[in-house]
Amino acid sequence: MYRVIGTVKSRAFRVLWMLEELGQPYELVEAFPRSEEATKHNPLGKIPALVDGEDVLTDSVAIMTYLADKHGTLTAPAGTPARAQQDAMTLWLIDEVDALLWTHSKHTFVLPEKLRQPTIASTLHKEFARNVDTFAKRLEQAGDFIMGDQISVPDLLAVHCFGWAFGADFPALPDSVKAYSKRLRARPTFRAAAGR
Ligand SMILES: N[C@@H](CCC(=O)N[C@@H](CS)C(=O)NCC(=O)O)C(=O)O
Repeated sequence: MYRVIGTVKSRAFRVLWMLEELGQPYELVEAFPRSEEATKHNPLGKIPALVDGEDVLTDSVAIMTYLADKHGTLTAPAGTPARAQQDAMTLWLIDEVDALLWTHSKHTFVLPEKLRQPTIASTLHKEFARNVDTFAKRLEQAGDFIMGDQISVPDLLAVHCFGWAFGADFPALPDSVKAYSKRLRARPTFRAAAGR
């Protein structure tokens, strides 16, 4: 059985949601960032990690992609143009949405106080609003999900980031993105992961 190292209220949620989508059994080993348990699985002390038999995998997006490939769902097949387009969307979300949220977290509670620049928040909020508008335009062309009519890795990443943004008081999402997010969060798989 898979073992997920992390907490529900962290990027580990992405992995829990993916495993629920795949219908795979798993155990959640609660570990906070930089804890002894986290460091046992990743010398950087970061969460999440996934234990799959003898292998320990790190990074939420690497893990989601691994699971999607391994179980042959929630992804376009590797080595196809559709997959390159999907990966481009995943990496865009990392560059333009996750990175803003992570920078905000760093300057709010992660970095030692003397290194924090609280005034950075207003710039991050403006960037977020601009990037979410770009996402809304993509979604308008794509359909029900960001890559078309099938749910895939970047949908899980986007919806997790939007929930994170809400919790961190980032600007409200445009209505179409709010509705998309709400629809995905209503999936029984999302609720099951959140209830862990
Ligand atoms: N890109 C990595 C980032 C992992 C990460 O930074 N996780 C946070 C918790 S959500 C953490 O463990 N932070 C502790 C640290 O950076 O020292 C991923 O997506 O898994």
